[in-house]
This record gives sequence, structure tokens and C-alpha cells, in this order.
Amino acid sequence: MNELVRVSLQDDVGVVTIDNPPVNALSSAVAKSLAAAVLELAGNDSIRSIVVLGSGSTFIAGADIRELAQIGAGEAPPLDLLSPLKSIEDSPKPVVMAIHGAALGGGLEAAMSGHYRVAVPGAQLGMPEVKLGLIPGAGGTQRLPRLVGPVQAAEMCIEGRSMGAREARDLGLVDEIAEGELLPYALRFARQIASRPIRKTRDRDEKLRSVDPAKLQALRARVATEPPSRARVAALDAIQASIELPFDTGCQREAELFNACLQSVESRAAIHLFFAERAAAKIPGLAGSPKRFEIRKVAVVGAGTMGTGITTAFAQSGIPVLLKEVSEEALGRGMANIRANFDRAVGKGRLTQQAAEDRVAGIHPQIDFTGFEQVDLVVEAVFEDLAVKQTVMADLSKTVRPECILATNTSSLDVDAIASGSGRADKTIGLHFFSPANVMRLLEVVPGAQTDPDVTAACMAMGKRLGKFAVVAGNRPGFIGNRAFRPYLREGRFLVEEGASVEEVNEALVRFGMGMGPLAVDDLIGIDVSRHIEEQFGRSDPASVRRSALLEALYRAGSFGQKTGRGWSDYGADRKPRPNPELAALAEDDAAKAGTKRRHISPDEIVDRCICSLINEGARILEEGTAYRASDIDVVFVHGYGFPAWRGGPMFYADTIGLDTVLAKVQGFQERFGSDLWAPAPLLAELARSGGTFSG
Ligand code: T1G
Repeated sequence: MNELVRVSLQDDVGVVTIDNPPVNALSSAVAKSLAAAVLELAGNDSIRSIVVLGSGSTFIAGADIRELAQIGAGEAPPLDLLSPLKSIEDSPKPVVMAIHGAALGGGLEAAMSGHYRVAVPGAQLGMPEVKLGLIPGAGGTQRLPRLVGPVQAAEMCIEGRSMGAREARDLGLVDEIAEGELLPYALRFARQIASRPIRKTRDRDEKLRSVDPAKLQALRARVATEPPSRARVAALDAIQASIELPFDTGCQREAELFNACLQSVESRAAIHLFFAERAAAKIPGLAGSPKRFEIRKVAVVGAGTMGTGITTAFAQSGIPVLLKEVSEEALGRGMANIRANFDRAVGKGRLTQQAAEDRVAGIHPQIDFTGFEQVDLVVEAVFEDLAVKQTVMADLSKTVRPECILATNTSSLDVDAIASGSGRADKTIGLHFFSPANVMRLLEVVPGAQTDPDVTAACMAMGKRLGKFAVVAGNRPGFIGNRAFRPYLREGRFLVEEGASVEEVNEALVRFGMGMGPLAVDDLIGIDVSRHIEEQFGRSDPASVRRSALLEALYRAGSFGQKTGRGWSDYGADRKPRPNPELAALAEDDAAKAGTKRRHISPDEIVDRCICSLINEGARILEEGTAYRASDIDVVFVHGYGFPAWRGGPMFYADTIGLDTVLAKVQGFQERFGSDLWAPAPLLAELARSGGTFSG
């Protein structure tokens, strides 16, 4: 046939193998070749039935997202998977779709265009399009309701979750579970059904007629209460069309809705993030996998909030962990935290009780270094003090084996300075987990000046095993995240000093899509901690500090935020923020001392100050090489700092509104507030002038 699909004959059964590595993505070319192959076999008199399967590790993991990105950008013709799939369905010879690995999105749509589906037990089937801001666009919203019923189909499309083969069989999506090898099973099945009448999915209307409209209404009501999603609403509209319209008209309605989603900023942002998350895993100049340092067993030093979160993250991924603390008492508190983490996971149905107990059993709490000579990696999560960390590194170096990796969970200290304590800088690295470390999916991997590249690669691969988005960050103060987040927090504080209320600042950023406002972040991490971080930065870059008088005043008043019940806001037992009655007076007093007049500040200015300062700092991080690519900064902020995924991350957002617009805003603030804080990053100025983009 051609390099995308292969055709072979197995006596009276024709076999079509899709071969489009790495995941047999269903590009328009693959769909056309597949349909042509089926048609060719259907015309072969010696053939009574046809089997379609995927080569390699999977069936079809969806339409080709790269092609979708080009279509969305107007660089490729509209998607047409509908007609090739329809011609497969029109085959006069029965077509059996043999599924292993993933049948997702366009992959499941291709499977449903067949007349039968058999799947191995481990197969995953689902409609994840909504995660890309899309809906199924190859007839899926019309065929799926015919197989599993409209309500089930709607749930699958608005949730985007995948399901196992058995659940799919029970729902009527799969006909049989293929025990043993897939192809021989599918060939036997294809012979069994060869003489049965063809049943086209599009003709199977019985489940459409038995729909309960109230249930669909309930789903629509639920979607209305969730964060706005054009794709979810569009999916419900398309499913509704499957009930009300003939198949072909329903497909046209689906195509309209699909194309509207594809043009949306949400979808472009989601597709950008899909590839950004995968690109972040690649280290330029370092090909191949990190086999030299395989991480099978680890140790964690320090059972505080970070240490117990990190231990839980390793244990829940099935990696045995030694957890060391200085006292039985501290160890006891740590293990109680860890058990509570697992209880929560069981409570949310993410783990069975037995699995949780097995995971906890894989943790060995101790107050000495017994067994440390057998581990492949040690992560220190002790108090954030250089001397303390250097001492721990020195002790570890005397205990662990030569090939063991030593990692520090510092969030603000110099990795090279910490490594100097270990005497093995080539095997020392920063692993910056985010709290709670067993939940947050971001991991900043921070190589020092002498860190062996294979050590970095091993930690990146380990990050993927932990289900994290691992991003390489340069060993500069604040790495990527804290560095760019600092001006965002700074502007939030200054805006209150200049006249905005705390609530106005927080609400404006939450409306923009941030997980929480900058002042709410200060209150969560602690005013004392925020002030400490400012001091840390001040030591490495004194010029960059313009202290917030109000932050100082809160600190002097002992108002450290949630932990003291008062900070920028007041917090009762329910931890809900309420206005801090003292703050307005503090701000007026501060303004009087500074000789400034507080003013009304618009939500737009609030957002622009916080977000543009972050973007400007992001550009500095990029130009100095602290991040490999702009999309890495997007991954960091979406998965570590609550930046809205539907905006694609700060650098992608900047590209969407135009770098000339961002530059103009930054220059405007520079005129008003000075160059020390608002000097445009040279890269931003250059790209804005040349019409370039960060992701260009
Ligand atoms: N299109 C193009 N490339 C894809 C792809 C796809 N659908 N899926 C994966 N890749 C690439 C990926 O970029 C990476 O490339 C490599 O494959 C391995 O991926 C019309 C509109 C299947 C669970 O949303 O969820 O169908 O970085 O690192 O961890 O209705 O990939 O090596 O160069 O993720 O083993 C719907 C997307 C599309 C599923 C495997 N489908 N894929 O995970 O490998 S929209 C999806 C995944 C659609 C139709 C609509 C995962 C996976 P590179 P990986 P993995």
C-alpha cells in the first residue's frame, strides 16, 4: 500500500496494519490510506473479512495533533476524516478493528467506523479531545451515542477520561476482549463473523431512541457550573444533534462545532501545552535515555512538609523509600502526614486501601543512615539554610555509593554552593518539588555547573515516572518559577500601596484565570517566607529590591497570613479570606509617609502590571538561558503556579496578545514606575520590533 499502512493476506482475511510511529496518529494522509486499503481488500474476492490494527505499542492515539495545529493556524486544509471513515463503514466486507494500547479520539472514531471491535485487556479507549479544547471531529459524537447511548457518550466527551477494554465491552463499545495475542484472536473472530450481515454503526439507532433527556439536561446544568469551556458545551450540542438529526446532518453539525473549537484560543493554548509538556522532557544536545543512572531505590532526608510530600510521591509510584529524620518524634509526625496523604488518595478513589497499605509498606522510616549505601538517589529536604544543607551533603557523601545521585530540594539557594558540601558536584543536582509534592505535577530539575548530563537525564526520566512535568532550569536565583513569579507578587503588593484593595487585586487575577491572586499566595506561603525570599534575592541582586512597605508592616505586626489568621486578609477557622480591617489604615499611613496619593486602579491595570512583569522576567530568563525554551516557562507556570491552562502559559499568552502590545505596556509602566523594575527585556524589545514571537 504505502509507508503509512501495510496490507497483507491471511488466507481469507485481509489485514491492514497502520504504521505511523510513534503513536499511529490519524493524519488525513493515514485516514485516506487506511480507507483505500480497506476498499482494495473489499474488492478482493478471496477475502471474506478484514482486520485493521496498529503497529508498535498502540492502535491509534488520535488525530494528528500537529496537523490540527496547522489547520487551526490556517496553514493546512480543513480536517477531513469523516469521508475516509465513512467509506470504511461502507465496506461490503465486515471490518474488525483490533485494538491494543490507545484508541483515543480519532483513534476511537476510526474503531467505531469498523463493524466490530476486539480489544486486549490493557487497551485504553476514550475521547480526550476536550483536554485539547476540542470535540470529536470525525463522526465520534454521532457514532458513540449509537454504541453506548447519548448520556454515556456525553459523559465520555465532556470528561475526556479513557476507560479499560472491559468497561468498554460492558458499555457496548467493544464486542470482545482478545485474550492472548491480538492478531491471531482477531483473525479467528473475523472468520466467525464473516458471514453475518454487515451492521454499520451509523444505522444502530436503538440507543438513541431510549435516551433520558433529563439526564442530558443534568449534564448540561453541571457543565454550566464548571469553569467555562466552549468544548464541553459544543460536545453536548453535537451529542444532542445525534438524537435530533439524521446521521449525515449530525456529522455536518459536529463539523461546524469542531471547526469553531479548533479556531478558539483555548484549543490553540491546549495544543501548545500538549507539545510544550513533551518538549520540556527533551534536553537539547542530550540524545537517548539515561541508562547510566537507573533510579530503583531512593532515600529522603527530612520528614517535614516537603520531605513527606516527596516520600509520598516516590512511594505512590512504587519506588521504595528510606525516610530519615533526626528524632523518632519528628519521624512519627512525618509518617502520620504520609498516611494522611494516602488516606486522602483512598478517599478520592485514586487507590484501593490495599494498594495504599502496600505503598506505605514500601517506606522505611529511620533515624540513621542504615541502607543508604544501597540507594540510587537521595533527596535532601531539610531546613532552607545553606550551612545545614552542606552538612547533610557532607554526611551523605561518606555513606552512599559512588554512583548515587545527591539531590537538593532547595527552592532558593545556589545548587553549586550546596554541592560544594558533597565533594561530588558531578552527581549533585537540584530537584525543586512544589508543595504538596505528592500532588503538584511540576518538578524543576536544576543541574549545577559540574552536574553530569546523564545525572540530569536520569532525573528527568524519573520525573516522568513520578507523573511530573520535569523542566530543566538554570541554577540562577529563583530558577524559572520563583524568579518570574517574584515581580508578579511584587506588583500585587505595590498596587495595594497605590490604592487598590487586596480583594480587588486578588479578584482581578482570579478573573484573569489565575488559581489565586498574588496577595492570597503571600498569605498562603507566609508573609515571613515571602519577605525571606525577597531578602535572598536581595543578597544576589541588591539593585532588584524595592521593598514593599506594607509587606514590611505586616511582618513587623506578626501578621504572617493564614498561619497567624491575619496577613493581607483575615482568615477564620474556615480559612476563607475576609478584609483585614487594619490594612487600609496601614496603607494610608504608608502613603502619607511616602508623600503619595492613593488612587482608584482599574482591574485591567492590575492584571497588566502583574502579568506583564512576569512575562518581562520570563524574557530575561529565556535570553540568559535559564530556560531552554519559552514553552518550558509555560509548563512551569501552568503546572506550578496556577497560570490558566486555557491561556497556554505566560509566554504563549504574550504571543497571543502580541509582543508589541506587551512591550508597549511594559514601556508605559517603565515611564511611570522607573527602569529598575520595568526596563524591557532586550529579547522582548527585539522580538516585538521584528514581529517575532517567543514560541517562534
Ligand atoms: N498526534 C501527534 N503526535 C502525537 C499524538 C497525536 N495524537 N499523540 C502523541 N503524539 C506524539 C507526542 O508528541 C510524542 O512525540 C510521542 O507521540 C509520544 O507521546 C478528530 C480532534 C497516547 C497516552 O489527545 O495522550 O483525535 O515528543 O510522550 O507518555 O476527533 O501521547 O516523542 O516527538 O505522550 O506514552 C486526541 C494524545 C487527539 C491523545 C501516549 N488524542 N496523546 O503517552 O507518550 S484530537 C489525544 C496522548 C482528535 C479527532 C480529534 C499520549 C499517549 P515526541 P507521549 P506516552
